[in-house]
Amino acid sequence: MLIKIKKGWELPESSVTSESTFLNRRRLIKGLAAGPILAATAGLVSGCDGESTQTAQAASDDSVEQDPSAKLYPVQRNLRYRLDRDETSEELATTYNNYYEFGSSKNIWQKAQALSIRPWTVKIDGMVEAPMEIGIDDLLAKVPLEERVYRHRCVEAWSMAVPYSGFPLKALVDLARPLGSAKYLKMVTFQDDSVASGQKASWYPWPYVEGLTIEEATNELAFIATGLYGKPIPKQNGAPLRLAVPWKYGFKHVKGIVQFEFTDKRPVSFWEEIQSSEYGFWANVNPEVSHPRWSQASERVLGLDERVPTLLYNGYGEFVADLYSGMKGERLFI
Ligand SMILES: Nc1nc2c(c(=O)[nH]1)N[C@H]1C(S)=C(S)[C@@H](COP(=O)(O)O)O[C@H]1N2
Ligand SMILES: [Mo]
Repeated sequence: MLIKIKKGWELPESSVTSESTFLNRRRLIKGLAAGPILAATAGLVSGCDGESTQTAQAASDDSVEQDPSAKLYPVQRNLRYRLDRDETSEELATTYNNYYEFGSSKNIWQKAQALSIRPWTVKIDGMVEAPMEIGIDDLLAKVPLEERVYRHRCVEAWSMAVPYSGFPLKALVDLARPLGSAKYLKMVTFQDDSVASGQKASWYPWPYVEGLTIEEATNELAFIATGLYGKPIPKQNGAPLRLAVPWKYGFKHVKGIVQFEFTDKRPVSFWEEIQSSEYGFWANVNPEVSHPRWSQASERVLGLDERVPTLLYNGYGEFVADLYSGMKGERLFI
């Protein structure tokens, strides 16, 4: 039975500007012609496609049928991580997404279905004892799966709260056995512009890359999400595996990961490469440090009309504040 619920793209957008507003400026810098500009904004226009008949739920049910990991879920919830608010509805969390590989609007969930997630090989390499390539289902068999409800805070000042299933990133670090000289973990998204048309936009530095320090990657909160709402994670949310580091802004939560590389050089992430004055490496949530274009003091909770105050480290200070206590001269927030 289908229940009519407001689609993500029907939400009021007045308080939200896209992460990509910088593009007007960047296009000018790169001197690009109008053609690609129209292509990039076309997604926004077609985003008002209220006529679509299939729901995100139905699409995810389809992919569950073909997904060999479907039998692994649901998994036991870890009650150590608790919410101060209601869970966001599945309908909203799976239809209001940021995934620039599939376009710059929030309504990319249908386009993302084009991504094939089997076979899916993950490379674990760089400064490790034994580099490896491992299929996603073999990886899932080697790690402890659990469910965690996490808040998620986008730098565009909207937020949600969702039940991710997956495993602590530390389990993958332990599997990789990094050398003592490794200081950072770099994570890289797939690249295939035949399914992800956003990757045809040459002004972006594809593939999407993100990074953490090893200390952050082994913090108990750092999580690799492979499921959502007790099922395999939908493609639009980053299937078959994406990062969840809930004390950091959403752009750190890299989706569709194909490589984990251990390195002694601080990775330059996708958004940092585009505009380092606006997006830094640390990107910890802090209501007192504004992004140049958005105050971070409060957030619009998806599904609620009200704004709520934003919390330091997105409310996860008890787990992560110590990571940063000794650091001087670092731009820790955005
Ligand atoms: N590869 C990739 N990962 C990505 C993004 C992206 O565009 N590409 N967007 C990020 C941003 S800005 C946010 S807010 C979250 C959104 O995750 P969600 O769609 O599951 O809510 O994904 C992050 N991960
Ligand atoms: Mo975001």
